[in-house]
Amino acid sequence: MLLVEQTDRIATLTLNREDKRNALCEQMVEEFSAAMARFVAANVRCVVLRAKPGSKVWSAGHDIDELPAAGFDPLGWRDPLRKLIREIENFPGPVIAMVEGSVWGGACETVFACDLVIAASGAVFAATPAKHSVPYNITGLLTFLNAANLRLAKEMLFTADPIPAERLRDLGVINHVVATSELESHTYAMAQRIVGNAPLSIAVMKEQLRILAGAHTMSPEDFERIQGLRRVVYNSQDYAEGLQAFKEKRKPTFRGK
Ligand code: YXS
Repeated sequence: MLLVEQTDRIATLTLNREDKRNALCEQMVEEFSAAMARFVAANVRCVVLRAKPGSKVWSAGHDIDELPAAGFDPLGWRDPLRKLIREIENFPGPVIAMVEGSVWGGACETVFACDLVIAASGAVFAATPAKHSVPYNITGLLTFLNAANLRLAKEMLFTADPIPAERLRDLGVINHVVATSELESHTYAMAQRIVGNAPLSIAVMKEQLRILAGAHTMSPEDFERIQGLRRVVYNSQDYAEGLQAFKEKRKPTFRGK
């Protein structure tokens, strides 16, 4: 489900599950983890995460068919998407998201969790929990909040609108937007500059920034209250309806219960 390439100190992971629009499933994430472990052992200094050239859909997000039925937390610690995000954050070198096409849901968070984002003109990004009545988890929301500002994060999460890469670049969420024909050259030129710098310094700055970006205090009471609120959502008829509507390829009807 992933194509793995490594040339010297730069590695490339290509999402390779086109039949399901590169939906992020457990097997794909297991392959991702194994590849990242090999890259660490091989002293890879920069990873590029991409879809195949010409992809209309970079990734359709979390594999909805793997979301648990109502009554279970759909984004708990061991969920594949949560593992994927941590793999990206913990890799001791920059992970560059090279994006073309549309990016949905958990894939939008995945791209935002990458250290750098270079998108082709015309790419769009949609955060979709509200389309499926999913109670996103708090570290996932922090990824959005760290990538965007609160106003934009709320617009993306509440509307689920696909946002053009150009607008996200202008708001500092995306590093560069380039013509599709220049996407690879621009991305790998930046990767080459990065791997020509000091890897230890970069790795430790990445880890410091991860710690600083996640340095939020929260009382145990607030944590318990959040988990309780999320449980109301994933126990709701709306959550079950969201899953069923996707399976039946129809628009869901949410009743707020
Ligand atoms: O019917 P077959 O077997 O051919 O499969 C279809 C789709 O069911 C499948 N597929 C997916 N399967 C699992 N999980 C997905 N997220 C997913 N998306 C698509 O791929 C086959 C082709 O899909 P189709 O015919 O719709 O392709 P298309 O080219 O017409 O449209 C591409 C999309 C991406 C616009 C469309 O597939 C779509 O809207 N997909 C759902 C996007 C989405 O809402 N993703 C959020 C997933 S949930 C998630 O990430 C988080 C939990 S949250 O929601 O909280 O953000």
